[in-house]
Amino acid sequence: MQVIKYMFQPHGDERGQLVALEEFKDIPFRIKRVYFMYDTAEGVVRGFHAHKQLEQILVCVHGTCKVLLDNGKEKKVVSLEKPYEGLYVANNIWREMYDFSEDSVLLVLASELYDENDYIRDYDKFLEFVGCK
Ligand code: T46
Repeated sequence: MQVIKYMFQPHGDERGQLVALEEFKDIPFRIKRVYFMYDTAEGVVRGFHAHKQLEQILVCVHGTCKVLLDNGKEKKVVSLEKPYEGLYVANNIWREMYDFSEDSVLLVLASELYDENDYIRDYDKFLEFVGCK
């Protein structure tokens, strides 16, 4: 499984850093939704699902976290530690987010509006969906 981690270009000067993200330029899809998670309690693991259509970019804009990606055949763990790193998560990938630092803010840029019907929340159904069972 290929892991795609974007390194965004910070516009830095003596005032600090600024990262700008534009659809189809820095992000490979139209951004229809943005959400973020913060105040994540210690030891929490989030996710445990895949999406049928949705593509996303995950950016830990503050603090750190880890993301497990699973395509049904192979699993990879990616650490997000810098606010200029963006992890691309394609459709049909099971994801789990964990090891959130206390100060973490995980920002997500999504290609689709929220739709519960796009979620596969059962791991066995996910394996069937991707033809691994
Ligand atoms: C994903 C990972 C990375 C909404 O009402 N609108 C939204 O856009 C989202 C994302 C969530 N919600 C509601 C649905 C639940 O009642 O917020 C609650 C928490 O969502 P969920 O349990 O799905 O959160 P995570 O962290 O398990 O997963 C989220 C995204 O849902 C998912 O698409 O890929 O982050």
